[in-house]
Amino acid sequence: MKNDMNGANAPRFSLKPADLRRVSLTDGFWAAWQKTNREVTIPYVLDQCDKHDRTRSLRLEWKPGADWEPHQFYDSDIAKALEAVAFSLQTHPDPALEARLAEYVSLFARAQQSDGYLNSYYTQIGLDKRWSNLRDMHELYCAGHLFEAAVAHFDATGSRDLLDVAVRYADHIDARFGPTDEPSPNDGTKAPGYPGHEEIELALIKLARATGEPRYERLAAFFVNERGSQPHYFTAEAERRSEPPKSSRWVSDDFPAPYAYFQAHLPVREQTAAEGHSVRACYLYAGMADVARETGDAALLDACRRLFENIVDRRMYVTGGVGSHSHGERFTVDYDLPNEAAYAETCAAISLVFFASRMANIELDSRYADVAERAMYNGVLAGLSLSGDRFFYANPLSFHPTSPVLHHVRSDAERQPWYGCACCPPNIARLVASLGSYVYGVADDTIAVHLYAASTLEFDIGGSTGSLTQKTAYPWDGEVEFTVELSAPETFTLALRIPAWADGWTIDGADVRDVEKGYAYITRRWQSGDRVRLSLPMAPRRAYAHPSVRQDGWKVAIEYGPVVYCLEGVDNGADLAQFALPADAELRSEFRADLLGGCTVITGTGLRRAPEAPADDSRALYRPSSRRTPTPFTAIPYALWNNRGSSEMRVWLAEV
Ligand code: FUB
Ligand code: ZN
Repeated sequence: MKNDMNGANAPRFSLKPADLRRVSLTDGFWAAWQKTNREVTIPYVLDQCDKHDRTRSLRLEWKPGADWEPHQFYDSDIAKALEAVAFSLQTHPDPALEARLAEYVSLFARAQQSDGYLNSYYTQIGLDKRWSNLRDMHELYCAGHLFEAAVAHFDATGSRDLLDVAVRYADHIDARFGPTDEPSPNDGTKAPGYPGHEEIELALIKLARATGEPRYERLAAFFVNERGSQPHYFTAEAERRSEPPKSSRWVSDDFPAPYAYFQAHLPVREQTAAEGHSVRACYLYAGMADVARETGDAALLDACRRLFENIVDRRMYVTGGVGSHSHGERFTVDYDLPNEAAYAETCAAISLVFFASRMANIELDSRYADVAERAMYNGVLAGLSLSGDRFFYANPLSFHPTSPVLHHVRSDAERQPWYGCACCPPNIARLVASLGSYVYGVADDTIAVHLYAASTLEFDIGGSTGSLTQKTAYPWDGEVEFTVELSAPETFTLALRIPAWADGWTIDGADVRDVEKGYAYITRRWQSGDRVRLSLPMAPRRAYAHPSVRQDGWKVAIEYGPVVYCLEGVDNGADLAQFALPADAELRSEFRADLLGGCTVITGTGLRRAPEAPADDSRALYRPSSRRTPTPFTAIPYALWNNRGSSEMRVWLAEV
């Protein structure tokens, strides 16, 4: 039954993300990343899946005693990579990639059991153990990634080959899990289980939309709503395994409450803070937003708003990274954002993009797209090398090659070719390949532009077809020119996001009817050739953390448009801890075509504490005075650090 969405909690809008097939990123910043993604990252990730046992696991080649072992979420790495391929094919046909995709699709089809079950780990180590540990074993998570890949594959090719596999598996899951008063063909009634690693919720919503099957939406809502209820499913299933009901296999404590690691410490509507494993958390919140939107569940949407605010106001790095602690890859407490020991997993920033973008389309409030954009340009992109084949898992905001922190957290001195736990590489590949769908939100009479990127959107509105083209060099330049082409004049609204940092923005070429919640609304009868020009003043800015963030006390970060900057040793020498930025130092921006693929750098003059000690004792660890000397500096976009070898790096700089 649909809930009542009227009243204070109701969303003001509900747009859909643009159909990826109808958005082309034409040139500029994201088009360049997409090109590298298609040509390097995606084939590379597939090769790595082949090389590192994912593919042979999916081929069900493992035998007891073999010198390799299947892993519980190997299938998800391939599924995410396939989704990336399918997204890429939606905008850039490529027969070689298409052939490769077809091969993996047939592997999934062949690995599927006659009852629809599909998980190469359990199929090889023993089907009798399947579904016995939803808390730890990722079966529903892998299923979710498969469903997402299947929908993207269907959209890319029109073939139902993978979609039918997904449907059979979803039916298998739907027959097994759900309200206990519903009959199950398996063993009487359904089990009230839900995943330890969320992801399937948002995937089921995609599957429901692609197939028109309402059971999948109901199952997604069930997984969301059952989470954290008593008696606790994870405790009950641990008892069935004759194991003590410890709250997690992954973390050694129960912080801040049993099952918080899995966001299952409370029913989701009662949760007020983002807790536990950050990727799981934001995938869950994205799924909650989807369910709220599809079912009109106002209380659920309200929980999404609360959790979003908790993250963004208290638990998010300036880079859009989340999950500050390596132990449990998780959120800790409000305002705890260590820089050198930051975890900020690439997948976590990606999951925040998923959550924030869904909220942006539901509410059309720039707060959401501002966060999605912050995460994309900084916390996500830092995970990928310019070359497209090296990856960061953790994304610290301060790095020193000799720091022992490196050994305690999953930080690396350089981006790595692959990881044993390789969730991030295929995740970033699928996000970059699908960026077009995040740029625009569409409704019957409205086109919202959430992100600025040189691109063209094709759309149908009223009885007309049309296109909206953005010409821009964003994020290095804030001028964006929109051109509308239409088969016949039509009245509709163009809603342009005004980022919170864009003081002094202007729009020329059209009357702005209204500016509400950070979107400028232009409603008029449009006709071919209409042009609108948006100017977002771009200048280097200083950013300061909330005074409760003790790690950033008396520190300043530099931003330019949506881009967060850092100082890197390669430009600024060693001992960046001795560098300070005077509060009144002029910050200059300069586009450098020759640097890091072309980017804007910020330059100026700071102060450096000279390392010399008083002449009488140069070895003194502590000394009565220090010397400060003016020193020029160059700051580069944080996401581009570590592309010229490994050297020190800092986002937050001392301010004097
Ligand atoms: O557990 C699956 C994935 O591996 C998670 O999303 C990542 O945080 C990593 O732990
Ligand atoms: Zn990851």
